[in-house]
Amino acid sequence: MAHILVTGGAGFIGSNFVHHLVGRTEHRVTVLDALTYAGNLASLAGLPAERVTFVKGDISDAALVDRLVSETDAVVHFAAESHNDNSLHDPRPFLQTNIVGTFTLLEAVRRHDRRFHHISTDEVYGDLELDDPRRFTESTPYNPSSPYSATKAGSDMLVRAWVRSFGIQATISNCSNNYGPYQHVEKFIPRQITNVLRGQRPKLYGRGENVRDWIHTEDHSSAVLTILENGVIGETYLIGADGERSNMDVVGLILRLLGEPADAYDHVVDRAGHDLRYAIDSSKLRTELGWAPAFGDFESGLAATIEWYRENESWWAPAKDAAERFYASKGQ
Ligand code: NAD
Ligand code: TDX
Repeated sequence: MAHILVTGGAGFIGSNFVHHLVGRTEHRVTVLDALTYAGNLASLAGLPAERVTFVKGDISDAALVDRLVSETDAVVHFAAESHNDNSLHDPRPFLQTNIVGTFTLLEAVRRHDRRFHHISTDEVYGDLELDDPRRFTESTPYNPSSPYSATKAGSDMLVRAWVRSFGIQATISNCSNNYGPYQHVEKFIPRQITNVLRGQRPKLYGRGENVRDWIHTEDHSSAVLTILENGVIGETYLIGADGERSNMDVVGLILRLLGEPADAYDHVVDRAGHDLRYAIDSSKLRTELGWAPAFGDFESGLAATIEWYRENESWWAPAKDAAERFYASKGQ
């Protein structure tokens, strides 16, 4: 039994991970989260108070981070500014949280010699052509496109440097696009589901041909726990579940599952610098650590996610208008 500090634990993937940890282990959890627009305490509702403590605070607050790291055994670092479109509008918070925040955590981990797992993204590798037979592996060169992915790439490099220069006990994982409950309505899948639930049409950037490699957030959680328990210090692991789909296909599936006509969507202004395709080869994690995804069927995972949004309007409705105002101001 250990005490784990989870940064960003009130966000989408972090909150799902906290639920996973509480359900699958005996560990105690402290969540450190600044509750930015993307954080929501309701995502942690129902968790046992004797197992989970919530601390509202910023990962760039060195004194707070030092105390929390000293009081726990390991850190799993999810906190980030996570949305590409926001990073194109205002990159500054991305530099502050993703770079300075990660640096602040690394320094505390170094002082107190704690286990650290850094959560990152496949976007650090840039993008692939649609017909490229290759997928990203741990040795693909870094080539980030957006301010978001550049800051995530920078944070990965900081972790690697702190391992090599200071010998901290860290691992890194780079995961593909997640879907599932508690995802903010600014993101692609929840935006389209909640549009249809509100009688509005899904919005596809550009031609809709861009491909993302979808993984259920529960599979991301099980992979992170596997790496935390059995990962080799200093190593990077790619996490993916062979879920490549074009955005057009995903919108078509959402419309079908919600009983709407197949063509009931709009094409809108494309994202600047829009990455064409991501695809993950997760062989290292599967062969070396024995991990496998449990949510193999995207269509049933998506159907369950749609049901979650249908049943939890009170969770997403407060954020929906602001997200749509932002998109409308960009012609998206
Ligand atoms: P999210 O935006 O839903 O959640 C981020 C959380 O971090 C929020 O609760 C927010 O309040 C908190 N936060 C932001 N700045 C903070 C700060 N300075 N101090 C403390 N807390 C702060 O993001 P997400 O989609 O859950 O992503 C979590 C992590 O996973 C990120 O590191 C992201 O890069 C990575 N990731 C995401 C995906 C994906 O598909 N969403 C895929 C791969 C990797
Ligand atoms: O309304 C939309 N219409 C649309 O066509 C939105 C919001 C997005 N898109 C497209 C852009 C992308 O091709 O859908 C795809 C997915 O978009 P996002 O949900 O914004 O995700 P993406 O940019 O791929 O990044 C996500 O995966 C990697 C997460 O937001 C990142 O945090 C993670 O690192």
